[in-house]
Amino acid sequence: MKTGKVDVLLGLQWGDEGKGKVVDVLTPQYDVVARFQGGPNAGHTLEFNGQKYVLRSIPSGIFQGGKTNIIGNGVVLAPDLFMAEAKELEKSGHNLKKCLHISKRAHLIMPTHRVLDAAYEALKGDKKVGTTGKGIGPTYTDKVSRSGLRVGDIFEGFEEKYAQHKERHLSILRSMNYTNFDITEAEKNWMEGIAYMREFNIVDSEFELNTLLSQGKSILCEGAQGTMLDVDFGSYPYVTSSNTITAGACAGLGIGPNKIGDVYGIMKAYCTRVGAGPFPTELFDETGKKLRDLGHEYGAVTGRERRCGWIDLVALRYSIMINGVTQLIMMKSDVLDTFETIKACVAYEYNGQRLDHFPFDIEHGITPVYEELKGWQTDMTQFTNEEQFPEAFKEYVDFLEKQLQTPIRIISIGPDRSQTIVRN
Ligand code: 2SA
Ligand code: MG
Repeated sequence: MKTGKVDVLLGLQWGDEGKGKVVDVLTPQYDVVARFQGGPNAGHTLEFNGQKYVLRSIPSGIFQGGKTNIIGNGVVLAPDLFMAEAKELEKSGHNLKKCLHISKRAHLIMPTHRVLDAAYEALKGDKKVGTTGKGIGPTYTDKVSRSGLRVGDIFEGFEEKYAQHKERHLSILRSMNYTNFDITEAEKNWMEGIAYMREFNIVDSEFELNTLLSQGKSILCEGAQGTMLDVDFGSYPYVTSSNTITAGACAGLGIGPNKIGDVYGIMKAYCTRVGAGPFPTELFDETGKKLRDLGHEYGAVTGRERRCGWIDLVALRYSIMINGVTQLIMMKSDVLDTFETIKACVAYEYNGQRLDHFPFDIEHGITPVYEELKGWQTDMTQFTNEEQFPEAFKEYVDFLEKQLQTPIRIISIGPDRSQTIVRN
């Protein structure tokens, strides 16, 4: 029997590497696009036909007719936000009920999970994570502590199950003395969202995916956030609550690891982070501001300013190793088009010692060791093939490939789908 292939596409930094655009460029090659972790904390921005779309829980394959899109068991879903997002897309003519399937095993984000998210952040004071406030942490906590509510639960006896979970959350909030909130409106929307979700194809996505594979179909797994936000390998505790890495695709979809083919690792030509937590190459000066302005570095979900800095090759080497990256995709190289020189962090210095490997703790006493490269100072945004690249840019790409021991296959030179160079 012919067996299809599963490729994974994920972020190697702290999220916002430009996954939305790449998925959209890659989807024509696949039959299925699946999300395996995260939830409405993600914000995948796609831009085409002069229109900008932000996807949160819905896979990016939705814009390509004829694809099956799957929200896998590893995802956490907020019915109210899902409904708002889906209705927006339906307005622009996409028939979601036909091409979007939702796993019964995906967990539901309740309104009280969002309140808990805020309450835990408040409790942490200046140690707060800077979450997106979407209830991600509390929902995954309930999942792991075996108290979650799943999409497959929304049919029989749902109201009662919901009430029990809500009561448990309220008692936690009371014990924290966190009582100043009102979820009446949110709850109403949320219940409408549940009714709306019932009209969708709620499936055993692990069976569906494996059946499609055995029929020779190809699947693209779309990661959210980034490897440095992975709950195991990221900059803990300043991370999200899911496994954002390749292994997360196996667990979050029910696909065996031997089915995984290519792993596309996405990185920016520099680095950004939203929320709190360590960021060794962060720039607090004019250069950082210039990166933010030229790169329009503001969060797609919360509008927050992103922190900006130089590319961190120590962290990237770690991400590539953990994910088994086979091909690199470099985004936003155009943001560096005007820079005279460009820096890349090749090692860290800790206690006077040079570290080439990513350490347990990057929060204390880490100084980046930089190599400085010549900028290309050329507007590359209209280029159509790699032969047009200026010498200094080619040197930058060569340098990165050598440092990272992985080929850079795709280079993005602007936000539009057409501004994408696939290298030979
Ligand atoms: P959470 O809400 O519990 O997942 O937050 C935990 C940490 O994970 C970070 N995080 C993100 N970082 C970058 N981009 C994210 N998605 C949105 C986007 C963010 C936005 O794509 O633009 O709009 O602000 C994302 N989601 C979670 C978060 O900042 C915390 O550090
Ligand atoms: Mg984003």
